Amino acid sequence: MSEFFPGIETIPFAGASASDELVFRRYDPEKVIAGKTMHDQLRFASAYWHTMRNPLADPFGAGTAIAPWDDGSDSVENARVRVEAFFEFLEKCRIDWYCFHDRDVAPEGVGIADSERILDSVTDKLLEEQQRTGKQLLWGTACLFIHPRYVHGAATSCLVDVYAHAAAQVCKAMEVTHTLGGSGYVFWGGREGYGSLLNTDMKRELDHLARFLHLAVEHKHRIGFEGQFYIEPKPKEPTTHQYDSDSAACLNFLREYDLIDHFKLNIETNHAELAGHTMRHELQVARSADALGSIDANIGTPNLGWDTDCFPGNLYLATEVMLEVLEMGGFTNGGLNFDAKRRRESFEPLDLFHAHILGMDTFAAGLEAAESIRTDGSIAAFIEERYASWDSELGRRIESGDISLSELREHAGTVGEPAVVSGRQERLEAIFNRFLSG
Ligand code: XLS
Ligand code: NI
Ligand code: NI
Repeated sequence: MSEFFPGIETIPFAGASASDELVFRRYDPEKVIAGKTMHDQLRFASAYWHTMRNPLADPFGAGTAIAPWDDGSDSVENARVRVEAFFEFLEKCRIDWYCFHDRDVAPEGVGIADSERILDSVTDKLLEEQQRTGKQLLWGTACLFIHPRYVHGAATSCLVDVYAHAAAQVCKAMEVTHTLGGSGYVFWGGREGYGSLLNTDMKRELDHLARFLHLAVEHKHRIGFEGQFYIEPKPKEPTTHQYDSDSAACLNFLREYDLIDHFKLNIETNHAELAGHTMRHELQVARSADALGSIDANIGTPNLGWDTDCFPGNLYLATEVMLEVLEMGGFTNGGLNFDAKRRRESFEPLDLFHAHILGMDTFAAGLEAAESIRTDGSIAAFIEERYASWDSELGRRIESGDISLSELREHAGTVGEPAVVSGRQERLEAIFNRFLSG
């Protein structure tokens, strides 16, 4: 087999003081943090669509990415060669999981049967490479947004035959994910939203989307796929308003349509930012509902307001993310998928390594910082103390539903004006900062 990344060796862990560039300074896969190895806590995945298929174009300029293994054609042979290049990358970068859309790995054919045949041929190659290397599929998904037929959406299209096409694609993508032993399957509502309410029946579209997801759950049971289903919230881009706008909206939708037992959320940092929330907020909303499943680990460009999918190099943010992950007891089926692309200026194959190393070292450092914050315990102790009045008899009665509004009025009449205390936010920020290190 040919070598696709010549001159690049498997990235070693070399420690913080290393002078080499292509090394991990913080990610030591075997190091045990909070009862598990870093490898198992972080469960890093690479996104096929970015690593292998993103040409690094922007609205004003052509793609710049150099990919010597890719002949630029839509041939099945080229698609299979890309798989080999991808697995060599995973091996050298020591990433053990990956994620893909059906159309990233295999080109669409002429009609459903032809497309499925092509996908099968690439799936064989993926399976072969998984078996050769031991790499695993974190999640699969169907691309229901690039083809022009999805211009009005897929499961929310105004056209019933488009809905059927989307169903065909999800059916097959789910089966392929199952064949590859995937741990999960993601539904990101690519164009499930609207551009204008002047031409949209919102209620009808949402009903159709819910029915679509119920059909997917039925199909999952039919084929015996036991992976986790995820919804990935995003508020806008490409549509003006995406229905799955944030964690709270997704949870509400899942509850309203009786889907809550079948889905968790796959939360992406850049999407949280677009929704006007912090990532930690989105994670905590999901975790509180026992629905935090997986993470698309990227980051936006500050002040830009687009889904720029940068590699995550923000240590503060990574620490916040890992605090939430540790708080839920770690990942089960999920992981940290780098749904991230290099900047257009970072177009060499070597930059794929630099980009992933950045993300992996950042999250390794975030994991260590989060664990230190938890071990130190002073922030958690502060929060507990802040709510201590709720541990009283009165608090217990309210929390257990054992008191009426008028009884509370009576109580208020006897205690006088309550003394309030400081929230100490700045002190807590300073404590948090003590645990950060480059
Ligand atoms: C796009 C989404 C997409 C999903 C997978 O913004 O992040 O990449 O993760 O369909
Ligand atoms: Ni994503
Ligand atoms: Ni995204």
